Amino acid sequence: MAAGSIPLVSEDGVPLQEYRDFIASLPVDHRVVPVRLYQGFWWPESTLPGVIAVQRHFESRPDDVFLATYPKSGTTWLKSLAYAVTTRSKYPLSDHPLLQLNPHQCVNSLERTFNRGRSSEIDALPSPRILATHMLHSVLPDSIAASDCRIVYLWRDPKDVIVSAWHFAEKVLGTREYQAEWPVDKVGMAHCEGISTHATVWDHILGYWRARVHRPEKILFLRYEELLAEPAANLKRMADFLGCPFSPEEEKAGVVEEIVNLCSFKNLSSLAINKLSSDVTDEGTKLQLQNNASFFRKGEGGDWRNHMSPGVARRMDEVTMEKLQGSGLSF
Ligand code: PAP
Repeated sequence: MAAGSIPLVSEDGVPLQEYRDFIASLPVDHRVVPVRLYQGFWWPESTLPGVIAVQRHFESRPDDVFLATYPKSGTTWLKSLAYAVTTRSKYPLSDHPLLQLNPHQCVNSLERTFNRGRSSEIDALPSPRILATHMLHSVLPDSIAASDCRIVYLWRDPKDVIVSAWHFAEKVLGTREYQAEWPVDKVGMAHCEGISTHATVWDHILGYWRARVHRPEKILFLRYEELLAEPAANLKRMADFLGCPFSPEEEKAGVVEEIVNLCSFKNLSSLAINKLSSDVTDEGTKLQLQNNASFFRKGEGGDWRNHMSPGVARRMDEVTMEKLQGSGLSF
């Protein structure tokens, strides 16, 4: 199988200008990047056109699958697992597209694709489509939220989310100044006070969790730390949920473990395609364009211990407990 024979998610495209005046009229704040208040939450200004375009124009199909995450919760991993599991009859695992393409090239990010004026790429995908989103559940268009579509939601210890985002921000900003101005403890405390660039991780998790209570058969909750601890069992849960369970023959032949290994941090981060990095900056945002290598750092649970002071970690845990209390979701 040649990489050229499968649909490639494009990286380029012209940023949408359509909502520029509307976005410029929204309340603004400057937090590492400019953010705008829209429908009750703060969003990076540069991503808002895509969010609005999805709300106004995206048409879901009943068999669409959405991979929903707060940024830095394991999106890249989830994309690779969902893609590998749903295409396993199409591509041999020994010669799989994931060996030649970055997971973000295999699964479109919904609002990002709209943001680059490339929604036709999503229209052209064959069903069933797998699409990823960082959008909060409350801002999803009805065409997703009130539909029969399945959603896989992956969440992660908020402390590790902050640490991962902190490293990523330093990389995409391409400057050490960020880390000096915004040490990780300051970012963590600000997040506890509701100050962030993407709503808060708790708002995000709880939005999907509350939606799941109403339709548990359509929203699967997975946790990054549980995926790390028991990848095979969680992959099987996901395959059952997506309607492509592993057969006894596949299990016997070790297909589950093969997919786990294919998508492991160790394997993916060692591939040439995922080592690519660039210094090119985006014209509009002046940020370094995301590069493949920036999606692979440590791939572990608990790295917050190496970056966050015990006091800030305790405060983040307290907020997590306060927010989740009574929700039925436990950490
Ligand atoms: P995104 O939201 O911008 O797409 P996302 O993939 O959610 O990013 O987050 C990147 C994190 O997932 C990184 O975590 P770290 O900074 O704590 O290391 C990255 O290392 C981790 N990651 C990427 N791929 C894998 C994988 N295959 N297995 C486990 N973790 C992974």
